[in-house]
Amino acid sequence: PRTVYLKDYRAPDYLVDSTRLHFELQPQDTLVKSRLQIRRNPAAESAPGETLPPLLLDGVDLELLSLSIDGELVPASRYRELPEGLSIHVQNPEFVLEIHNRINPRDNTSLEGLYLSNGMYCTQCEAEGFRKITYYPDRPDVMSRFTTTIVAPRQYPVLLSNGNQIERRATEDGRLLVTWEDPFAKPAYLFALVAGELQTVEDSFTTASGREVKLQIFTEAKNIRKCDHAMRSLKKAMRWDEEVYGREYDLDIFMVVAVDHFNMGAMENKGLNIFNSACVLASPETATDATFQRIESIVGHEYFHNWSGNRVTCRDWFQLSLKEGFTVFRDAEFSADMNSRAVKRIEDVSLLRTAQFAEDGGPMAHPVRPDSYMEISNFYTLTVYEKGAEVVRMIHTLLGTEGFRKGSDLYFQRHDGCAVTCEDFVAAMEDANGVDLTQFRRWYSQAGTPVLEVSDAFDAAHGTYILTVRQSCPATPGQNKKLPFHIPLAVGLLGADGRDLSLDPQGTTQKVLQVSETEQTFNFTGLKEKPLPSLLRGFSAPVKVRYGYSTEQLLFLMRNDSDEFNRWDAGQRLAFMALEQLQKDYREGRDLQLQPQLVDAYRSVLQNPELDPALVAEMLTLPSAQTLAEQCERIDAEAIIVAREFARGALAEALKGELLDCYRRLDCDKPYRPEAADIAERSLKNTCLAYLCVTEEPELLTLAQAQFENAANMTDSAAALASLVNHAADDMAQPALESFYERWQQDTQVVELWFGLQSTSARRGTLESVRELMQHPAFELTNPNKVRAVIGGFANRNFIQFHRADGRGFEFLAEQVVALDKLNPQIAARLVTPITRWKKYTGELGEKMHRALQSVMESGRLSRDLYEVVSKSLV
Ligand code: BAL
Ligand code: ZN
Repeated sequence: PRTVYLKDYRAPDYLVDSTRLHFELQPQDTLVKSRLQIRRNPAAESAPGETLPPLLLDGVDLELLSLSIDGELVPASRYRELPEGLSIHVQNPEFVLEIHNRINPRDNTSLEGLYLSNGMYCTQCEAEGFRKITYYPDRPDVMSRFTTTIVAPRQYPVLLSNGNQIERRATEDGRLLVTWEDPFAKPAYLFALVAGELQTVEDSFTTASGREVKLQIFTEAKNIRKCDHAMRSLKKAMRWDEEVYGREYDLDIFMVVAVDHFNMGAMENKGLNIFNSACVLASPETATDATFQRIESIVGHEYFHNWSGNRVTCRDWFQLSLKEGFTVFRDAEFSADMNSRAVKRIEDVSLLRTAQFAEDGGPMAHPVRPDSYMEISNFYTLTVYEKGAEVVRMIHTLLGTEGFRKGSDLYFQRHDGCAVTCEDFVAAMEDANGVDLTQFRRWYSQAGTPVLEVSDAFDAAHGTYILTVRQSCPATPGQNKKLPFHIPLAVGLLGADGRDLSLDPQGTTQKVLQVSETEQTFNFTGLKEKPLPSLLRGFSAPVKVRYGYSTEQLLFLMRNDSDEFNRWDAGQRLAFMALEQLQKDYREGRDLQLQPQLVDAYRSVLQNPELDPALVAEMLTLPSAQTLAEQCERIDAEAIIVAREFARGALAEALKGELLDCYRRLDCDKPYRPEAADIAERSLKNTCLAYLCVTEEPELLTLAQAQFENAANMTDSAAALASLVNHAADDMAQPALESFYERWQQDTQVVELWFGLQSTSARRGTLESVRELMQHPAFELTNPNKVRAVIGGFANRNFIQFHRADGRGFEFLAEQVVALDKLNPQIAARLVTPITRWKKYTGELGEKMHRALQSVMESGRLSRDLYEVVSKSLV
């Protein structure tokens, strides 16, 4: 496959002023007519006087029926069919192009373009799905005003597209015809169409300037009671964007549709967001707290895209982080404002450290703004999204809240209605604040996770504390040498009493150090004693910090740091040190023993009434096996598993009494509310339950059984069932699993959860159960949520069983990836990730992983998506 390079970007030769689409829906035979008003782009880069270049249109899996220009059929001699499009000879700088083509939504299992999901038509066009609907210049810098007519049989009473509905009537042959007009010019990737027999929940929102906006959530009738939380979240998000960014909604109607078959979480199509059902539908009985919070954040995310993505969009797909990094930052701040800020930060940083750092250190490492790709779908990554959000957060940290707002105001004002670049975003931030972010831009162009080596000294004679910071960044594919980054390093200094020391006469207790050189020193004066540094507070930059903290110092930070994130982080560092020692002892054949200080530290956390219970739950959770693996130079999966299981068991045993007290204290019958304070209590209660069940003591397992039987909400029910599945004998776990399925078999989202509980079970035999689950009547290889629950759960969230020593876990994954690639290349390419990291594994396991990956390559013709990931990972 061809590689596309950022350096080759050229402005489009032609623009499309208006796009009229006409759909006649049929499952295997949908007729698409498009009428495009086209003109030569005055900004196109061609020599003056040059004859008009051909018009290049993208098109994939289309049957061309006819092509006409200004009402005249175009003869075959004037156009050429390309492997993925058309090249049309052009005679005038302005013309009307009409295309008729046919598509087959029923057989479209790629879930890009127009497809059928449980009898409902829907679309997914980002990034390059519109070309599977009709021939079009399918690139984000071609923005057009769309008018869409949908004609469908009567069994599809709901016919939706972007903008405002301007016509609805019966056709002469008794079908239904609806026309939508979107007044905002947009790229084709934001086009959407939905047709189905759907019900709706309605509400309204009055914008800051007093305009009334109709809000609608569409779903199948059986899910209609699962829309309230999404609607509440939407209204909160609309208000928040007005208050924090000054952004109002711009159309009179905002629609959300839930779809069962969906590759992503959701999609921000203008005025018509389409959501994966799993990311929008929830009720207390069927959804966990985590799902409630995920819905709030994704509803916010898609809504925020209306400005950061739709009103101001990307010039080309290399700029994806322009809208995604910024919008993830926006949704993270929204969630932090709605819930516990520290816990939200901990969750986000845990994901970044585990999965994004692994990506940045793996074969697919790329900068936040990649400079080449074979298949853009492969670049909807944690780097573009999550690290991109960290880059925006660093700008926020450097400029402060007011400065950042001035920058975002200028950005939206300057570029409204335009397709722009990451450079334009940074320039707006600079211009609004009179600062120079030249060096900071390297965050967009250099891949890899920077490492900060920090050391310190105290000059007692002068009362000066000196911090020395050295930065480096490992080589990544195509980038051997890195230039120093501009890193905001937030620090505080703790005195012997555990309080923050003043860092200047104004009494400032935290400073953001501007690290910009390979090696740099920072002096703090007027100190009486050597302080203890609290480094990278709030995780002020996506870097790894190395500082030689002793166990005592980490315990001190855990107890005293005024930065809650760093309190948690100190605990993580302490646990990491203890787990590293256990791994070493295991490898060297010594008896395992858990550091008593770690046990004491966890006990104090558990018994500290001043801490937010959600934070306590996070602080009691050991770093995941995946996080431990990411931090190793070479991964010894067996040692990691043994060490972590041992530590969990030892903690459970040592803290049994305290865990039980805490569990009993929190185990009360409160009506369910998805509010931060209640979520926090459930989180801590279920963390305690999970530890108690690790002991596998019958009385403690009975607690889980009782909670499972009596739970009035899914959070408690699923947590109890997870503990039973992981720790109880079959005669206790199996009946629970069966009764759960019996009760919830009609509920797609709960069945997905049920699949996930089994595929992530740490018990021996899970691989065999996973194979059986794939034969279950509720499993479909064509449904990404089911694939993610069963195959993804096993490969990504079951470190123990996936890494079984015989390598069967890897073989299984390779087999499924090959099968999936024929149906849905995007999902196949994403699912293969765990075995692309083979180089980091030691011994035979690494070899087995490599062989599994090789077998994918040798299985036959791969999609462009899968080929890119596999070929780059085999190098
Ligand atoms: N734009 C793709 C889905 C999302 O990030 O919102
Ligand atoms: Zn997004």
